[in-house]
Amino acid sequence: MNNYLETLKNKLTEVDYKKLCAIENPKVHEFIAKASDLCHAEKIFICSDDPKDIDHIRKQAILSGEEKDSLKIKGHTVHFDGTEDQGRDRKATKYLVPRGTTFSKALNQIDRQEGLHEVKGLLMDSMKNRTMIVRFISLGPPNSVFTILGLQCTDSWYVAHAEDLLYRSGYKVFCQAEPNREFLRVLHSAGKLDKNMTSIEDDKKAIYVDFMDSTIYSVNTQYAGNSVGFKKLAFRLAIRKANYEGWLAEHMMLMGVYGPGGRKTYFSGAFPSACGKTSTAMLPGETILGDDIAYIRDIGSVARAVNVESGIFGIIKDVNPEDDVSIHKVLNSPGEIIFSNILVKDGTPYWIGMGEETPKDGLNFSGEWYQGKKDSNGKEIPLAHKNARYAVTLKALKNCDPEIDNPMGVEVSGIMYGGRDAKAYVPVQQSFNWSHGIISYGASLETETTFATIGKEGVPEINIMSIQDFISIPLGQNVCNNIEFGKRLKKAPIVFGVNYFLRNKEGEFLNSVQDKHVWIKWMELRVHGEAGAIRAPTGFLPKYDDLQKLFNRILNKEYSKEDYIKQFTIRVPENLAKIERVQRFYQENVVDTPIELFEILDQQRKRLIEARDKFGEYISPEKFEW
Ligand code: SPV
Ligand code: MN
Repeated sequence: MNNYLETLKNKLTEVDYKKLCAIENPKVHEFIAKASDLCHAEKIFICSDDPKDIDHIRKQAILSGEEKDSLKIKGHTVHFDGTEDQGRDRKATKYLVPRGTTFSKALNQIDRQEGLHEVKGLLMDSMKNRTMIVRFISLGPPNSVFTILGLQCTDSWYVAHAEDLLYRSGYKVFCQAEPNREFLRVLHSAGKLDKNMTSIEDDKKAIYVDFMDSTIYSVNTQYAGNSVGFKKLAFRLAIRKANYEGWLAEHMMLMGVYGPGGRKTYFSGAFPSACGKTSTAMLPGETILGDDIAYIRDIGSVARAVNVESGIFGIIKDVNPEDDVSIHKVLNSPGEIIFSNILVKDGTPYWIGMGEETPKDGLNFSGEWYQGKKDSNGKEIPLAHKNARYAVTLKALKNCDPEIDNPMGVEVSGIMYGGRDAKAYVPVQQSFNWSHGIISYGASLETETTFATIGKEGVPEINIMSIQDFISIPLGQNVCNNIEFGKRLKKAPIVFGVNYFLRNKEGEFLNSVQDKHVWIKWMELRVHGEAGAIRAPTGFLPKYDDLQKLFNRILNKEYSKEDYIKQFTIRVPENLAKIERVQRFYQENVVDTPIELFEILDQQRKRLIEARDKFGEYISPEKFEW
């Protein structure tokens, strides 16, 4: 028995002490002992993933008041986050950077010693009179080449419960692992709480990522994106590990798409938060493996991917019975679901855009809510937060793919990148080759900020591969890693660019929410060489006839030539302006941009200018057809 175990003994029950002894890794004991010492936890609960332990967590989440079981449907609970903790907090999230290390300017950072001092000061005594819950998690299927182990200490029963719905259990894996097995560590405290059990010290939020020690500290936070360490926080560490080991950790959904004859082709897709990633992964009639984070490895010279998670922390806004058939059904059926930041009235949850009449009062993240209620700045509080969410296990969905736990992952044949781009990119296009796709669609991904992060909405920004917030290595290195990864493969996935948010001059969207299903089916055909394409300056465009057939078959809709031309017109000035912005971003922020990025952007610029000289500024796709 080591000293750390000894010091932990008086805070553990006999049973829990035994659970901890079954793990041989002394680093596990050390982390828990140091965390408990710093935070002064009164007791420690070790979750062995046994159904009894899970049930205890669920009950405590309700008993403590962090979740309310006032919803009518069995298994449904609701949790509220503080008014200032309703999305990922970019400002409060910082990398701890040791002296002498330079990071890209675009990354939020703080000197490591200074940051550790600050965050440990904030965590000190935070768990007095509280229980510290210890959870063990397997990121990716256990016992596979993809597996990364994680350990979280938290004083939030809600966080511990959410982790149960969102991640694969890892206690057994820790027990069986070698004593020197690496693992990621997370220490979280919700900090001071009000009577509604929401964190109140918003001005003292700190979410610090210490890659030197594979540790994440989060304090005075509850919103899952800030507190559930295995979501975007561990992801930052995984990107680093992937960088050293030669694989990719991506902000990507993973789905199976059916093609002719019932064949299934797997796609992954990167979209910034609230840009259609989850709804794409959940398209009716196709299969879902994951909606947020994927690890991708070169196995046998093809790209194979797993979902890092096993559940969905999805945006509930606009989920309605027409557009989101499968998840709508789940949200209205018995089974375990944690709703967050919705409105509750008479045991029923309500949210924005649900396609039903909503009540004029109820309970929401602001407390007792009534229509017209204002916040301290005089702004009207909506019935539910735009970033209200649900947490549910993927297996609750009927179309969850049977390969979800395959330790070898699934072969990815196509990758798509999509942002919120009102002006430039067409709804779907295929890159000329791997590097062109990675640079023109991935590394050039531009989007508008959304409600999923705290701060102003609608601000245009570059969001490299939709992981800019999470890249914990020099940004240029990340672009380089992507290029190199595909070049090494015998059969690299085909790269597509999508844009669900293209608008006309009047500001109206040119596509409906369902149209993405047609784009996905077109990509599936392209992967198998079964649809034609038009070579435009920015990539291969779909042909009208193919889309017309697909619109008819998939959506039972007439698709007019006029709509096609509006959507697939190459807008030269907007595309050139985009290239300028992307180029400037890299020149100003990224010291290690690979030269290939500038070359590929230059070539694209040249193609656009040549086309403009020949056909004008706005070019119908038909002009490129011959
Ligand atoms: C996102 O914002 O990209 C999410 C939700 O997937 S979270 O990262 O948990 O905030
Ligand atoms: Mn996400």
